[in-house]
Parts: sequence; C-alpha cells; structure tokens
Amino acid sequence: MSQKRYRISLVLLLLFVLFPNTSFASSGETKIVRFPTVASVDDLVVANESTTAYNRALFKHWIDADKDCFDTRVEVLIAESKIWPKFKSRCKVTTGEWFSVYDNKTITDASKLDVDHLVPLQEAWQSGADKWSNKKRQDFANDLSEGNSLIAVSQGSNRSKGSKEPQNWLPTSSYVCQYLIDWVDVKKRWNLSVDPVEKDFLKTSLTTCTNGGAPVSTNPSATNNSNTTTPTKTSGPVVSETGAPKGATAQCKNGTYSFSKTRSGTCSRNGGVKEWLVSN
Ligand SMILES: [Ca+2]
Ligand SMILES: [Ca+2]
Repeated sequence: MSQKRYRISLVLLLLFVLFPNTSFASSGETKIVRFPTVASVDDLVVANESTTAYNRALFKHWIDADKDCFDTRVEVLIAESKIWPKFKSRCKVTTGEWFSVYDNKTITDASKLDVDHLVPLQEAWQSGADKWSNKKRQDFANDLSEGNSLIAVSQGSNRSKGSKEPQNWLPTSSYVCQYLIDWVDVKKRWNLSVDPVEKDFLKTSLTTCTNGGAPVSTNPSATNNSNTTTPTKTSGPVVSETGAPKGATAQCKNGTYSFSKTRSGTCSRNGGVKEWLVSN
C-alpha cells in the first residue's frame, strides 16, 4: 500500500471507528465531520521542550533497511511519484512526477525535492527523542511504517519550514489540516510530547478543520487518489519473471517495489513478484 493511500485509509478508519453511525457516502447533503485528531491532542503528553544540545548526526539517515538498494529517501520518492520514476545507477531516482503538497508545486526533477521529516528531527529531540537510543532515533528518522512520517516536498517549502513547529510554520496550501493531523499522529505513534504552546495551537487549529464528508478533500494530491498514489510505468518493457534481466526492478504483490541484482529473493518479504519493470 502506498504511503498516501495508507494515510487516507488510516483517516477513513479513524472516522469510521469514532463515528460508526456516520455515513460518508455521497448523498447530496453536506455533512460536517470534525477531524478526530482533536481528541488525540489530549492524548499526547505535555512537557516543556528538552534543552539538551541537539545533534542531527544522532538521527542516522538515510539507511536502506530492507537492503533492496533503495535508501529511505528513494523509497519515499518511488512511493509518492505519480509515474514510475527513472533511475540512475539503478538505485537513485532522477526524474518522476511529484506534487509538493506544502506549496502546490509539481516537480519532476528529484534533485529539487526534499524528503521532509514531518515532525522535524530537532523537534523530536526536544520532545523526548533526546532520551532514546541511537537505534530508536535511526528508526524514527527512517520511518516508512506509516505514510505520514516522511513526505517528498519542494526544497523551498522544506527549507522555509526548517525545524519549526506548527505555530511557527504551516504549509501555504490547503494541506494544513492534513498536516496537523499527521503531526499529531506521528507524535502519538512515537510517544513524543507536546509543549504547552504547541498543544494549544494544535487544539485551536484542529477545531477549524472541518470538511464536507471527504476527510482529505483539502489535499489536492488525494483528490485523485487512484491515479496519484500508484506509480505507473511510463517507459520500458514489462518482462516476465523468468526473463527479467539482472538489475530489473520489480513491483511486488503488496504494492511495494524491490530491486535485486541477482533476482533471487526479490519481493520475498512483500508477497512475491507481481511484475518486473525496466526503466529506459
Ligand atoms: Ca530500501
Ligand atoms: Ca514543541
């Protein structure tokens, strides 16, 4: 499952759990549904930020956890490209088509993208990660387990964000509500605290996040989800498994992508090979 699709599924699941009697089907009437994460803000531990010296080097990234030759940054780029990207030296993405939800920009040159830690590493450090092991910090910095920890966005938007918190920086696009939801969700999943000012801002802001029944309708990239979340091959032949050349990339049956120099074991932890892809 791609990252954005997972994110949307998660939000839908939360809505159905919290509002079991609410119909989200299109019926012509507008339903106002408050984002459920308003309550979740109260579930976060409130604490003043740690003032111990921050060192970015203590959050090792980007690693290649599954050793498929795509490091974490490349994994995100592949997952979020609207088209099957092109590669250099087999493991690096050069071009594709990405939509930077922070500033509504379409980007085709991978070098123009940053993969953003939605909750910045420094913010994580100040919110409890200063007490973590280096291994846990590495896991956080390379978190692909959910779709909202890492996001490919324009360099300009990411660098204006820096390590700022929501009260000091928000996307210029209509992605704001989703951003706030993701911020709370990441902090909750990693048991990171919020400081009092941050908590007040999150609670106030999230109460203004309503919608007409489509939970992520303010996310432009999600409005056409079926087309935007699954990379599709735009060039090069699809070949059978037996005919796959060395170095081919495979789409696995669970929707992830895998690369193997020898083909052996490719997608073995991801449901097997669905099809082999060869980029021109
Ligand atoms: Ca990898
Ligand atoms: Ca904070």
